[in-house]
Amino acid sequence: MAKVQIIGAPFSTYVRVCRIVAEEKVIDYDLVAVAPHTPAVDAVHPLGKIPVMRHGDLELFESRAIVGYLDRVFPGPRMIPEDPVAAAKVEEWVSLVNTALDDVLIRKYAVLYLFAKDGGPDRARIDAILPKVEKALGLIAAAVAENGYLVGDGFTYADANIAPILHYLAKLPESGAMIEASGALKAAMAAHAARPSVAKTVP
Ligand SMILES: N[C@@H](CCC(=O)N[C@@H](CS)C(=O)NCC(=O)O)C(=O)O
Repeated sequence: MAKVQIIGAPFSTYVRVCRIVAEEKVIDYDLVAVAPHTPAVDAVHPLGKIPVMRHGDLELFESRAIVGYLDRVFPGPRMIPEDPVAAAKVEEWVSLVNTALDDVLIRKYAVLYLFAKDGGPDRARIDAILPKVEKALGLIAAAVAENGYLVGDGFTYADANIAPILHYLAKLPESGAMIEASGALKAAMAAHAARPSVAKTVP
């Protein structure tokens, strides 16, 4: 069988999601570490975004499609459960994160620190987004409060999809303090960070 290529920079949260899933399923894959809008990416993703994937003749773009393919085609633990209700609950969280929480936590908050200009992070924009950051982290903390997982009683795509985002947030002052103050979220993050799939893919 051809070897899977996951194509995209290791710092990308969505690239890391695909790698965590591949590691959980013990898939022998190559990481092709390239930035968005570079030829290897543009050849597959219509908007030049990462990750993209190659497997033999198959080309895929969008992390959701890549994860779904890897999960179905390869053996190993199901990251999207077979049970329809559990699968729908995983999809709920993936969709919520990909359409709303990622936008607040990474694109509108974390980037203010990660891509700050010479004058330092934009304080006014940080302060403006903080209530939404607090709400988003509160939702996640409430969901993991029972047993440390977003869905059911094990590590699924829902957890893999959010771990790379939380990794960055733990390092930033305001979100880091919120995580520190939230016993449940902090404990869940520590447990997930100790998984070989998560530890091996730290950017
Ligand atoms: N919906 C896409 C989002 C991918 C995405 O936004 N990737 C970022 C890096 S984390 C990117 O390529 N950004 C460059 C751009 O948006 O032009 C997926 O799930 O794969």
